[in-house]
Amino acid sequence: MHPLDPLSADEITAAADTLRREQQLTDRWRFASIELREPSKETVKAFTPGDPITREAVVIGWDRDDGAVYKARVTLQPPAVTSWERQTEGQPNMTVDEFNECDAALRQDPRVIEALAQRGITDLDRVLIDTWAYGAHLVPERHRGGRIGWADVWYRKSPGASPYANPVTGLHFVVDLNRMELLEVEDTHRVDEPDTMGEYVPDLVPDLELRTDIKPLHIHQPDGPSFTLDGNALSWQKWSLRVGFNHREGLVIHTVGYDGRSVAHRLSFAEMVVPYRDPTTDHYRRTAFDIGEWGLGFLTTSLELGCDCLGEIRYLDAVMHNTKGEPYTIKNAICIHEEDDAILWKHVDARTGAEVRRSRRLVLSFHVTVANYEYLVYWRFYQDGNIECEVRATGIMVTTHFAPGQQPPYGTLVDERTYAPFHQHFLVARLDLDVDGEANTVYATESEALPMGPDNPHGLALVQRNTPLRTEEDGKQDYDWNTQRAWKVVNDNVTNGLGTPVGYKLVPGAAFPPMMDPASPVMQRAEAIGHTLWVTPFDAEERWPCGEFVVQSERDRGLPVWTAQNRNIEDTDVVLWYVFGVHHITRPEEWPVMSVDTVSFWLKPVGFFDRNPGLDVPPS
Ligand SMILES: [Cu+2]
Repeated sequence: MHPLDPLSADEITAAADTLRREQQLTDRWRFASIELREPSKETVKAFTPGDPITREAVVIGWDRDDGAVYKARVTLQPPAVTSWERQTEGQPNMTVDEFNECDAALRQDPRVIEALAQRGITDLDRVLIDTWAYGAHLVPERHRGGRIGWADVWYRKSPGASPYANPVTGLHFVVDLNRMELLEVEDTHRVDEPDTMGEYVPDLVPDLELRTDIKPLHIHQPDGPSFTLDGNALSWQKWSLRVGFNHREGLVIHTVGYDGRSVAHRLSFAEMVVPYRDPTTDHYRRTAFDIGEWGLGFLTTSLELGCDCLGEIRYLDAVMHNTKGEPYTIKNAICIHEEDDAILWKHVDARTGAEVRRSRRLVLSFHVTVANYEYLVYWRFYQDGNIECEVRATGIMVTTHFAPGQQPPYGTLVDERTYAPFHQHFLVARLDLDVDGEANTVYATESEALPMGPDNPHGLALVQRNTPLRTEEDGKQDYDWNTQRAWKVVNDNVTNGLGTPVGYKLVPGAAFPPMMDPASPVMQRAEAIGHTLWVTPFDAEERWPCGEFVVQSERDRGLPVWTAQNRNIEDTDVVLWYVFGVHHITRPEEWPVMSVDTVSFWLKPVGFFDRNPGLDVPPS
C-alpha cells in the first residue's frame, strides 16, 4: 500500500464505525463524505515501499435532527477520532441517497399527486423528480437555515422512455431534505404539451434507420499495452504517475514525473459551476456546482469495453460510500489505455526521403453522469512531454416548453415549442505543478509587436515578454487574445543545457469570461470563475475554489478569501487554478441527445528539455 492510495472499503467502514462509536452518532446521522487525508509532500517523497504508513480519513457529515454539521479527522491505526469540529457555514454536499429518497418521497405525497393529476399525469411510475441544490439567497426566507432542495419534474412518455425528453413545465417543489418533507408546491404556469420527439434509444425513435455501412474497426496490441500498472502506480515510456480518486474531484493524478524529473505533484478538477442564463421561473435557480454540490466521484459511472474505451484497457475500480458510511464499488471507474495519435513528427527530405514517427499517447479517463448531463474527462500524456486535459460534455440538455408564439430569448428552439436555455459550464482545474522541484515562479508570457522604426523598418519585429507574477494579486490573470497570453511555470533555480531556466507552459484553451454582473448571486458564490487563472502558494487545506461548503453558500469562501492575503507566489511551491469550459449556446443538433462538445487545455514543456524529447521515438 502507498500513502496516496484512495481509502479502501475496509478503511471507509472503519472510519465510519470509529466516528459512530466515539461520537455516539444516531441513525439520524448522514455521512456526506469519507476520504483519505492525503499525506504531506514530505511524507510522499520520503516513502519507500514497505515503510509503515499512517492512514487518516477526513469525514464530513450531519445530524438530520438538529442539522448540525461536523468535520472530523479519524486515524485508522489504531482507530481514533482526532478532531471533531462543528461547521457553521453552508451545508455538506448533496448525496445520491437524498436524491433517490426525495424522488421516492415526493411521488407519494398527495399534493404532488394532485398537482400532476391536474396536468393529466396519473402514472407516477413514469415521473422523475430531480432535486437540485440551492444558493442561500434563493431559499425562501421562511425556510432559511434548513437543508432545503428544490425539484424539477420530468415525465417518461412510456415506461422505458427518457424522462428528460419531457419537462413538466412550471411545476417545482421545495423540500426539507432532513425531514424529507414537501414544504411547497410551486405551480406557476402550464403549457399545452407540444408534440416533441426527445427519445434517443433507437427503438423509441420513430422512423430511425440505423446506418449499415460501418465495418468493424479493431485495435490489437498482441503483446499487451506498453504501460505497467502496479497497484495505483502507472508508468509508460518515460512518464510515471500515481492514480488517485475521491468523492469530490473524481480522478486525481499524483506525482507526475518524466524521466525521473518532477513535473506535477497533483492534477485534478476542483470545481465546476454551471449557471443557466435564463431568468424565467423554470430556470432561475439552476446554478449547479457539480463538484462542490454533488461530487464527481459519487457521480462516476462504470465504463464498458468496446463502447467507452477501445483497445487494450486496464481499469481501476473506485470505492465510494452511501450516507450510512457503507462502502460500495464502482467497477471500471477509471480507464487507462494507449492510443495511436497519428503523427508525432515528420519531414520529407528531397534526397533521403521521409522520416516520420507515429504519436502514441497514454490516456487516463473517467465518466460522470450528473442527472441529465455527462462529463467525460481525459488526461493524456504524450511522448514529447506534453500533457493534454480534455473534457467532453454530452448527455441531454435541459429543455422547457413555451406557449404558442412566446419563445423566451434565453435559449434556442430545438423542438416544437421547446427551447434549450443557454448556460455555461465553468471548470476549475487545480494544477499543483512542481517543475523540477517545488520552487517555481509563474510568468505571464505575451507577444508584443514592436512599432515600426529604424530598427523595425518592415514592422515585423515581435518580442516575447515574460512577466513574473510575484503576489496573489498579480496571479489573478485573464486570457488576452491580443497578446496570446499564456503562463509559464518556471524553476529559476534549474537550467537546461542551453542555460535557460526549465519550465512548463499552461497553454489556455476554452477560456471565456463569466459575462455576469459581479453583484449577481452566482458570481458572489463563484468569484473563482471571474478570472482565467489564479495562482496561490501551496496550502494543503486550500482545495475548493468556491469554498468547502458550497450547498446553500452565500459567498465564495475559496479563492477570493485565500488570495485576499496577497501572499508571495514567487520562487515557491505554487498551485495554478485554471478556469475553462463550455460556453454553451445550444443548437438544434444537440437535441434529443447532445454529441460531445470538446474543450481542452495543454501543459507543454518550455525549455524543460534541451531539444525535442521525442527524437528517440523509434520508427514504426
Ligand atoms: Cu451544456
